[in-house]
Amino acid sequence: MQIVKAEFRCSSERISQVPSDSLRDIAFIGRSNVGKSSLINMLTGRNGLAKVSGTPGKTRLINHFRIDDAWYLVDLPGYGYARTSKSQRNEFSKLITDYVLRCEKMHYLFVLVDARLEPQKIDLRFIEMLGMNGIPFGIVFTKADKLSKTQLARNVGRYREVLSEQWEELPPMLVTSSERGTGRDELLEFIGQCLAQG
Ligand SMILES: Nc1nc2c(ncn2[C@@H]2O[C@H](COP(=O)(O)OP(=O)(O)O)[C@@H](O)[C@H]2O)c(=O)[nH]1
Ligand SMILES: [Mg+2]
Repeated sequence: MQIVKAEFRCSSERISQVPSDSLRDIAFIGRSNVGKSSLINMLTGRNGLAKVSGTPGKTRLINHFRIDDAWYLVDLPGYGYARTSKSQRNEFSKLITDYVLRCEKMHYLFVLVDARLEPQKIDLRFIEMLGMNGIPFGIVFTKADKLSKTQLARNVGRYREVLSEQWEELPPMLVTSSERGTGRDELLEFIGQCLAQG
């Protein structure tokens, strides 16, 4: 699949504000600073489309980008910066859980994880929540340019290990670098397949 046209559509602070048309969403989520916005720019080939920031925790809105007048790429707020909150229940904001669990537009979700890190508790808990709720998702490793092939294979392997302790079937996993364009074709192909399946 190729992306020809990409345009910012809207920012929503509640799910009642997301576009009301019938186009489906392919959404990106992950910890703040993991590279969600960079990945959206890389996929669309439009560098300034989604705001890339050096400061974590900036996006607290759901951003919809309309792709080829056929579907939306969605940049979700980062999770895991609410470290001050002691309540587990507030770990993922209401906006995130409302969108992921209740928004009918949400067709497929990619959980982004930093390829450099060991599996992180917050990501594992989010993935567990998705699994328990039957939400279709895949894992995208980001910033692959920052490590060697060996380190990359080891970290991806660690993730498989940890997830297979809990799940019989592993989610699809893709490796990317927005810096180098690594994984772009594979991810677009995968999204194309997701959208082709009703
Ligand atoms: N080296 C490298 N840096 C990246 C990559 N993707 C994102 N970054 C950097 O990571 C920081 C956070 O990126 P951003 O896309 O704003 O993350 P977001 O908070 O998840 O949207 C920025 O400084 C980006 O330049 C990547 O693939 N490789
Ligand atoms: Mg962002």
